[in-house]
Amino acid sequence: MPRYTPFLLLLIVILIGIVTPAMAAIPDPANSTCTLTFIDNDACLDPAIPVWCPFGDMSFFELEVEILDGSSIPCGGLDLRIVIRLAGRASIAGNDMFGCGFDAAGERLYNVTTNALGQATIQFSGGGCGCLEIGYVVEAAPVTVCTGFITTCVKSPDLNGDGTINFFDTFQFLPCLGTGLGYCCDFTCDGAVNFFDVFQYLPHLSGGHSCLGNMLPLGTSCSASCP
Ligand SMILES: [Ca+2]
Ligand SMILES: [Ca+2]
Repeated sequence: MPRYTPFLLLLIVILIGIVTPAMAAIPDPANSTCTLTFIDNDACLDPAIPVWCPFGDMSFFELEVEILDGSSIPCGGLDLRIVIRLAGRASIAGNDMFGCGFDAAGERLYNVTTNALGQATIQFSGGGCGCLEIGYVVEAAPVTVCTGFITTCVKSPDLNGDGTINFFDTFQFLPCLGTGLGYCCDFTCDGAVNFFDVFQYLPHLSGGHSCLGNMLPLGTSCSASCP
């Protein structure tokens, strides 16, 4: 056996160590969680109804994911592909629902990387008053980590759901204020439309709040559950 053989073997071991990529953690859907919720940042007394603004300064939706492998070890540094699909049905005929950053098909793609704890969070907002359908798919190719679908009611100072708060919305708000009634204009969700709702509406109007995005396709799963 030549003298240099041990050194040659050592060199081979080192080289294998260099050229072999670290084994990527494989996500285990059974151990991973995806939680769709909304961050409540509005004056609506009904905790189940988000009031959202295209500018994102009222309530907004959030999808939190935590990716673990089969041994419940966090999959950190994992590239995720998250697709959110929205559809809606406006409460008032002729109005729309709007998704900020969403395309005309109601889709928005997020490419994110998990942190050391295997966690990642994405957020979105929009406009319009009515029923909103939210579907999501979280993938760490080739694994589909989770999917989900909910429907919820939303309200917005963007009353007509075109992604901007301007006089078109004021034209819809003023009649509510005159009668003191109107589900969509009742931003405080106390059953009446009065100056408390004006206080909620005006900052978004004066700020000309808006976002880039698209009106959402008509939802097929939205029942008449939202007024
Ligand atoms: Ca509007
Ligand atoms: Ca009110």
